[in-house]
Amino acid sequence: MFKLPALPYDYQSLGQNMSAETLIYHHDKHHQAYVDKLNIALESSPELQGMPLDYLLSTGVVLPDAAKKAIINNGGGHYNHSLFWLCISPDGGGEPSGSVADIINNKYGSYQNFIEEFSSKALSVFGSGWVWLLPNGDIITTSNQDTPITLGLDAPILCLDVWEHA
Ligand code: MN3
Repeated sequence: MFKLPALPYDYQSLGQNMSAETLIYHHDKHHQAYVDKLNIALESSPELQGMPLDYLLSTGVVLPDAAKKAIINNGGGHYNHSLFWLCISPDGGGEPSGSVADIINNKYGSYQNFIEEFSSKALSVFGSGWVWLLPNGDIITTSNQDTPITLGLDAPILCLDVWEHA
């Protein structure tokens, strides 16, 4: 059974950037629903239940036709949100260092250029989806809960959950 990961910070700790109400809704309700629906989708496939999530969603696993869409959509929702909670933090902000800084500077020349490119790609998402930074420096977007690893790409290192305001 897949489980909702605990948030690595308090619901109140993001202050003005994200309210406790939004975090509770997004984590406890929205992300939990993906986990619950993923577990339901795997009920008739015991051989898939113990797989690591990133392997389950990779191109290396043949999923049963009847449950494939539900596994990819809800497994993607679980994978994407699990990474997203790690991409925001009360102690975050500022420029990255180490290997992430190298990836960004090699590809975009500066952190500022990267931010502009990442923001512009995020704004290009129609409806809801995600924007990703991949280990090769590419910035890509996906729709709904599609995830880079299901497309055969390497595991992303940064993501942003994008949705349209009504
Ligand atoms: Mn979301």
